[in-house]
Amino acid sequence: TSAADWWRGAVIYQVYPRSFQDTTGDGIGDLKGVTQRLSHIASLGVDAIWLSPFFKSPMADMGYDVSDYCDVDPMFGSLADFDDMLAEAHGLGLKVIIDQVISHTSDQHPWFKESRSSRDNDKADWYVWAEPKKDGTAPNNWLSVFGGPAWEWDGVRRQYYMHNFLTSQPDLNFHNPDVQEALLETMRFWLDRGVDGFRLDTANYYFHDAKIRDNPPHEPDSDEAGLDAPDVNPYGMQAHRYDKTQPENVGFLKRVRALLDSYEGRTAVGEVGDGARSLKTVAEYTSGGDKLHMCYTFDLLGPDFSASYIRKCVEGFQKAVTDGWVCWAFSNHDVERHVSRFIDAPEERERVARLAATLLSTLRGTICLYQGEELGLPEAELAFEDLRDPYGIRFWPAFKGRDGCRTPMPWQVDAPHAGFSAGRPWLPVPVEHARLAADTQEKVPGSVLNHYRDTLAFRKAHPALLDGEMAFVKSNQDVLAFTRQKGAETLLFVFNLTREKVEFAPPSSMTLGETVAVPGFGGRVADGTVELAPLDMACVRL
Ligand code: TEU
Repeated sequence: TSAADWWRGAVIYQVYPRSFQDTTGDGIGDLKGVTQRLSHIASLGVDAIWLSPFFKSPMADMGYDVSDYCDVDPMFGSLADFDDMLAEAHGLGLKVIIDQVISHTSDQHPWFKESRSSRDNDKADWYVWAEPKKDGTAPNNWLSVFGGPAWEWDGVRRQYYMHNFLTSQPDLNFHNPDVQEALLETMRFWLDRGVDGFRLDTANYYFHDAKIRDNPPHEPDSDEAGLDAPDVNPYGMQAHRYDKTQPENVGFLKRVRALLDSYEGRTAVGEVGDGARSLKTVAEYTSGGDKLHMCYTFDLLGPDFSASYIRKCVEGFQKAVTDGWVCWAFSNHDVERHVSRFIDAPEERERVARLAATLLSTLRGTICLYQGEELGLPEAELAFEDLRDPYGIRFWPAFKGRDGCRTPMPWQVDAPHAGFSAGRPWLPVPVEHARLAADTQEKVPGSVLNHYRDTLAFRKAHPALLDGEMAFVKSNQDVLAFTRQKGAETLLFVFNLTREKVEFAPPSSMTLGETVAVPGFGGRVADGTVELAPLDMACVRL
């Protein structure tokens, strides 16, 4: 891979700035805090950071509702703080990717204020406006990801506007070329400032069906709604045929790519949650070298950590996305932290945290880590009174929302609020998180924190893991076995995700060579068979 291709197989660390490090005592993390903690991130051996939104915003969706794309919210600091952070990151050899939330804006964005002021202003057509039905009800049956209809009545225009998420997140109208141009302009602003790329929020939601046709009901054989819809939410009862993933989107993604290609070494990773269609959508969006560099999929963000599920999902992508690139993650700011999601028994958390780290590092693709996963943090259990996520507040207690993965980073075991803030944090730091603080793990060889360092070093040391071929090997249900190959090096990986000892006998065509030491795991080969303890793995040279 060339320097411009740095993103291929890279490890990206996601920072949720609100919860990373507070330097002002207001209980909310800020950009100066990110700068202060960059050395921690660099010490893990990652290649890049992805910063969740820090732009001006009323924070109705914690910054995923932007009211000014080209400024920093005062809560997080200033543009000068951003520039300092960027320079410092680059000095440490870290690339910086920022979140672009362009499918919708905040209702406080000047564009929307103008658009809603009348039916004939300059921006009248910048959002998705539609007439009510004759009986006054919404134009069609589309639903919001966060519950309720996707349409909100506006008394001034006497029309409905569309929103895929909160009513305060009106959807931009991408069918209007001026909208596309304005958004590309804001991207140019950050590229000129020196960012290395973008994470494109909801990259398959940009366009809607211009005829605003009704969505058909969900078909049982396509779990299309996927993670977008916990069972509590009627959103999952529709097939989202007309409100997202429209054919016109490809044209816009090409414009984004052309813009990025006019700079050097920049990248784009599109967030694509598209359920059963994800394979097709990711293949389409990342093929040909003229659209997105990579897509981030939701497929490993579910509850299933079995060998058969992971194989089905990863193999599915390897087969479908031949001329493209996938980005994998086990955790992010939208889902329950994976050590809690995958298991019930607290005593297994450390082991599963290590195994998941090693598994993720051996996959073909780019990988994203979410802040705190390197400490093995479990999901925080919060009281209703603590909740800040509107999605959780709406569906509590059937769905507890996304605050449990957004609590502050624990840095120091003995400091107030684990060293995150001198003031009262916006979400509490759980006692058990403080016990897992970075400073305590620092000193312990083999701690989850040190395991991440060792594992990422292992990944870096084997080019086959970065962009080598990946092929699954026949095995029984309980075992995940695959090879990674580049040049003369072929490595066999065997994972046991069960609580029983297992033995894996390779196919007769395969001759096992020496066992390669993998940090933290001790699977061994005896008489041509790989023997694995519960929750163990091995790597063998072929
Ligand atoms: O998430 C997109 C998305 O599809 C979410 O609905 C996701 O499925 C859900 O949060 C899972 O519980 C992105 C951001 O990552 C999220 O934080 C934002 O709220 C959302 O877009 C709207 O901008």
